[in-house]
Amino acid sequence: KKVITVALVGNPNAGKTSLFNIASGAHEHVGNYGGVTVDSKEGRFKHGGYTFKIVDLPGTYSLSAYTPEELYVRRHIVEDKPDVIVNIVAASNLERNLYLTTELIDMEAPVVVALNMYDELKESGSEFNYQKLSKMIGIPMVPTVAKTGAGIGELFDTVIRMHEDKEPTVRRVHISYGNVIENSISRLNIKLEKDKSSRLIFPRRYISIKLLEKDKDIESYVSAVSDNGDLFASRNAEVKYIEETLKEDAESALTNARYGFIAGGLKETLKEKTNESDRTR
Ligand code: GDP
Ligand code: MG
Ligand code: K
Repeated sequence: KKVITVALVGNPNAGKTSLFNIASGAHEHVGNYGGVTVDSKEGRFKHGGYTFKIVDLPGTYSLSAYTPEELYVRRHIVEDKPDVIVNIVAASNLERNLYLTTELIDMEAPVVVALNMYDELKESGSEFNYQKLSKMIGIPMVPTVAKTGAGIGELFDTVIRMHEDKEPTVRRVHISYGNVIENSISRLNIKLEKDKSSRLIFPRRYISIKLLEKDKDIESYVSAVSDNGDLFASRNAEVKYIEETLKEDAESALTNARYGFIAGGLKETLKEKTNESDRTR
């Protein structure tokens, strides 16, 4: 039996539940509601000769360890290991939504981006060469309108190609954090390599990045699996080195580099129509 497990990951209100409902025929509540529960809904449907098992995860802006939702989504990705992650991005708010995508890139997760609310992007008059951005970041992107179902077939066709290793866009790209931080990452990677890497459920590079951000969840994860006693002393020295060299808080430096990566990609691919040129009189 051919099964593909898919996790829906994205910012709140990007359209995850709408996409979940239209793909699986479910009738989960759509729209804004306060009091988020850390919960996921599972649905099933058939498409292109496969049975899809699809999970609607809580909405998150990031995948750091600051909220239970973020931790839940991160743990789902590394522990349940969905075959493909569909990252639902609100095309009407690319800069903010793609931040989460950079974190999925750091996690080296198999991602297809659904450029949802593509109707709103079109209505705004903006021009977006998503094919080019897709090639630049090595992640397939498919325009969708979850409200009507437009693009959903193509989205899951792409998921199938990804699963079958036949999707030509897929390429391993790293976010470049600049020389100073990259050197620190490399030195921490070497420390981590001394550990039994088979025991690590997160990629080494990801652990190094998160250690530099002083991510509490990754710290306790590494403490539990690592027998490398001076790892945290090394991390502290690297953070000190970064902050003295860049004159900036290390965590902010990493965050800014992610936004820089997105801004660089969008600069070459998105032409936003300004309100100014919209005005007719
Ligand atoms: P979630 O928080 O990611 O689960 O997002 P929801 O599925 O609850 O959707 C948030 C809102 O966006 C709802 O009002 C949806 O009807 C609306 N919505 C979802 N997809 C689209 C779309 O492609 N285009 C437009 N215009 N609205 C959408
Ligand atoms: Mg939802
Ligand atoms: K919502």
